[in-house]
Formats: sequence, structure tokens, C-alpha cells
Amino acid sequence: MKKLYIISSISLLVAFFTMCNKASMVDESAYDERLSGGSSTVFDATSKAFGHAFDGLNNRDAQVHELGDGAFGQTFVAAPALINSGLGPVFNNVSCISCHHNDGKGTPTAGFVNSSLLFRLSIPGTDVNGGPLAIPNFGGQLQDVAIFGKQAEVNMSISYTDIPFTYTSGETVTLRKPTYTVTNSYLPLPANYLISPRLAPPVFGLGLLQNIPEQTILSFVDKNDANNDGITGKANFVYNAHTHKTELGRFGLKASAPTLQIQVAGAYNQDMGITSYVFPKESSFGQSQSDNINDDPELADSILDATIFYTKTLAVPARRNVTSPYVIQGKQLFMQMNCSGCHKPNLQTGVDLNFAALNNQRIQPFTDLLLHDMGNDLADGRPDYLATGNEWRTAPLWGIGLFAKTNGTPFYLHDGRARTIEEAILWHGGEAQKSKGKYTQLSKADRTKLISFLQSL
Ligand code: HEC
Ligand code: HEC
Ligand SMILES: [Ca+2]
Ligand SMILES: [Ca+2]
Ligand SMILES: [Ca+2]
Repeated sequence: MKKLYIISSISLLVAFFTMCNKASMVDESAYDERLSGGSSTVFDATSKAFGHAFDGLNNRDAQVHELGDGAFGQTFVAAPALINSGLGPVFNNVSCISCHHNDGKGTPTAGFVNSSLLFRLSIPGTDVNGGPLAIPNFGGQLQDVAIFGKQAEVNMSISYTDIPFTYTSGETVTLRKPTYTVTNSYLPLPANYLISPRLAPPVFGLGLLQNIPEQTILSFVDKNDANNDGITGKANFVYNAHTHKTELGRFGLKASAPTLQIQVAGAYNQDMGITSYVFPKESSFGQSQSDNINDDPELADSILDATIFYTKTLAVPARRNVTSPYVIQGKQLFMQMNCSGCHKPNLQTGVDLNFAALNNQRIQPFTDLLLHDMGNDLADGRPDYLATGNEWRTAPLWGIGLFAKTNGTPFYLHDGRARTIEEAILWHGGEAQKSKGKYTQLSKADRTKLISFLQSL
């Protein structure tokens, strides 16, 4: 019954959109705040909340999604093998799911089976396409695991330094700052190498983010800070190795992947050592340990396409407790402190006549998909196309209240240094300094309301 009611109010909304086609003209009273992912939002708040396909996929699409779901969970092994062959020779992990736990965020360990933290690598300068400059014999990513008989490029270890923080109201929090140590490098690394730690983010809702019109994202850029709120924002423009064009970057923690196709094929290639029609060369091609033979792609085209389709068609979980007074007041604080200057609550997707679930949807991703300078404390010091060493893509906040469910122990920020949402906010700086400053001056009661709101996402 509940579902029927939601569906009928959605069709009303859809009719409304088609009439006026402007998000700003939506009748707020007809809008259900729980529907973070539009009409295909799923009502599941368990550990499986991020793993559902859109409602109403036709039979064929539902089958392709299933196939992609299977592929996402497959463990690859070294060649020769009958199935899932071709792992490595060097890699970071053996399957998509072993980094994206329950289709959610990863765990920041280095060198262990469940490690979801990887390190991008380069030296200062740019390549012919404006991207990071790869290092001979290492490429653009450090693979810290190898198949039998080969050497991992390096071993990584992490240590944390505690940093105490005290609120205006007196309470204290302990933050932890990571330091990374590279050991057992299989060949010497150049002295000026740069690394960027990246923890696996969730993979749901990405078809919706891919369908946000480019003009919408670009309209958020405020290069000279005309409205004087301290926030500028920058779009990343990156090379698409498949179309051979420069395109708007949307995916990855520095928005350096233009499409899900590039992101997913890149993950197979770099994270697992699996070649495909998009990236037919091994990530280690040209390196001293590689056989440097360009074999046929290790992954069938249909499996790559199904995995891409899977990440495009994972639905977004609904918000919870939206009518709680605490949550409502927390949302007001979020808006008042201008967290929403970057974490945009409402966006409208473009036209996609093939997928009703993606077509003209009002969604609440809480991101602008732009890069922002987040200050020196969060900086990795490594540029990535137009992203500087201080810049990160605004993390979408939808689903953030479910990380503890999907991951057991939740971790936040690009490297998982934050163990709580509170710690994540306290690391904000740079363009977010004004918002962070306001947050630190809140009373304890107001901070609790803000966190209740974030936990409802
Ligand atoms: C070693 C861990 C690891 C493995 C294995 C891995 N990923 Fe990822 N994934 C990441 C990290 C880290 C990022 C962020 C990358 C960046 O910032 O460039 C990411 C990003 C993504 C994104 C973009 C999400 C966003 O919000 O922009 C998608 C989609 C994705 N991965 C899909 C996959 C698929 C499909 C596979 C299997 C073929 C896979 N990943 C395997 C760690 C991993
Ligand atoms: C200037 C833009 C900006 C503003 C303003 C901003 N944020 Fe963020 N936020 C980001 C970026 C960028 C990240 C990702 C940073 C990283 O991973 O290192 C982020 C990450 C987060 C995360 C962690 C998400 C995750 O999945 O790990 C939370 C929680 C968060 N912000 C909440 C807030 C709150 C609450 C406020 C207001 C007090 C706020 N942010 C203001 C840009 C902003
Ligand atoms: Ca391989
Ligand atoms: Ca490498
Ligand atoms: Ca501004």
C-alpha cells in the first residue's frame, strides 16, 4: 500500500516536471524527502542497502544487471585458468567487492586481503593528455600485491598520529592523521615521486550522477567567488581514453574519470590487472617484470559492459527519520552553515528515454561534483588533470548514515582517516573553512542535531 502511494505521488511529480521542467518550481509539499534517488529509491536500511537494482528494469536489463552483479563479486586468479583468468601480474585486490564492501565504502588497510586503499602515483608534470605523469617501471598506480613468481611494486604501511581537537564549548575529540611508508620497492623510485591515497567509495546511484547535465555542474562554479562565501569550485576536464576526447570528469575522488565505462575498465586494468577492449594493455606493460606481449583482452566485452551497467543501475537507499524534529533542525543547521554550498541537496537529472529511473529525476546526492580546495591538512600534494594537490571532489553524502551497516566499522574521507562523521567534518578546511568554523562554534545539542540529520541520509 505504502509503495503504491509513493508510486502514484511520483507519477504526479513526473507529470509536474514535464509541465514546467524546472526544479525550482517544484511544489515542495508534493515532494517526498525520503526519495534520495528519485522514483527508484529503495527502502532498505540493512547491510544490503546499496546493492539493489532500479525498480522496473525490463527483463533483458534485469539480466544484464544480474550478470554485472555476479562479475562484481568474482575473484580473479592468475592465468592460465578456465574462468576469471588473468589476474595481475601486479594488482591491488582480486575482485571489485573486496574493495567496495557491500557496494559501499572500503576499509583503509594496506597490503591485506581486504585492503581497499590504493595509491595513485606520479612525478610532477603532465603527460601529453594533461594527466599525471607516470613513472617508468611503476606507471600511475602502485600495485602492492603480485601473482606467484612476480614481485609487488612496493609494500605500503600506514601509521596514525593522534591530533587532539577542542570545541568552543569545551568538549574534545581525537583526530588521526595518516602517514604512509613505502618499503621493498622492486626498483628504486625517483626521489620526487608523489602518491595519492584513495579509499574505495560506494558505487550506488552513479547512473544518476552520470545523467546530471554538464551545464548544471558547470553552473555551480564560482571562479571569482562572486557571492563571497569562500567557495569557488572547479570542474575537472580529463582525457577519455575511449573517445580520445577531453571531457568533464565526474567519477573518482578527484573527478578524474569522465564516465562509468572508463572508471570500471580502469579498475579492472589498474586495480586487478585485467585487460579489456577499453584498456587492452596490462597496467604493467613496458615494465621490467612484464612479458610485454599484448595478448587478447582478458575480459570478455560482454562482462565489462555488464559490470558498467551494474554500476549504472544500482539504486539509492531512502532517507530515514525525515520527520524527526531533531533531523529537521539538523538540516536547517546544515543549510545555515552553508555545507550545502558544496554538498548540493537537490539536483535534477537530464533526459534518458531508455531508463525511466534515470530520466528527469529529482535526486538528493549532496554533491556538486566539483573540486574544492579542502586545505593543507587533507591535501595529497598530487595533481590529477586540473585538480591540484589540495582539491577533492565533494563527496556525495547520500547513504552516509548507512556506512556502519554496510561496512561494519565505517570510515570517512578520501583515505578513511575519519572514524566518525564528526571527525570528517573537523578535517574540513580551505574553501570549507567558513562552514567548519561555524560548526565548531555550535552547542553540543546543535552538533547532535546536525549529526542526526547526516545519519538520516
Ligand atoms: C583495490 C581496491 C579497488 C578495487 C579492486 C576496485 N575498486 Fe573501484 N574504486 C576504488 C577506489 C580507491 C576508487 C576511487 C578512485 C579514484 O579516486 O580515482 C574507486 C572508484 C570506483 C568507482 C567510482 C565511484 C565514484 O563515486 O566516483 C566505480 C564505479 C568503481 N570504483 C567500480 C569498480 C569496479 C566495477 C571494480 C571491479 C572491476 C572496482 N571498482 C574495483 C577501489 C577499488
Ligand atoms: C568547500 C566545499 C565543502 C563544504 C562547504 C563542506 N564540505 Fe563536506 N566535503 C567536501 C569534500 C571535497 C569532501 C571530501 C574530502 C575528502 O575526502 O578528503 C567532503 C566530505 C564530507 C564528509 C565525508 C563524506 C564521506 O563519505 O567520507 C562529510 C560527512 C561532510 N563532508 C560533511 C560536511 C558538513 C556537515 C559540512 C558543513 C559543516 C560540509 N561538509 C561542508 C566539501 C565540502
Ligand atoms: Ca592480466
Ligand atoms: Ca604500477
Ligand atoms: Ca562562492
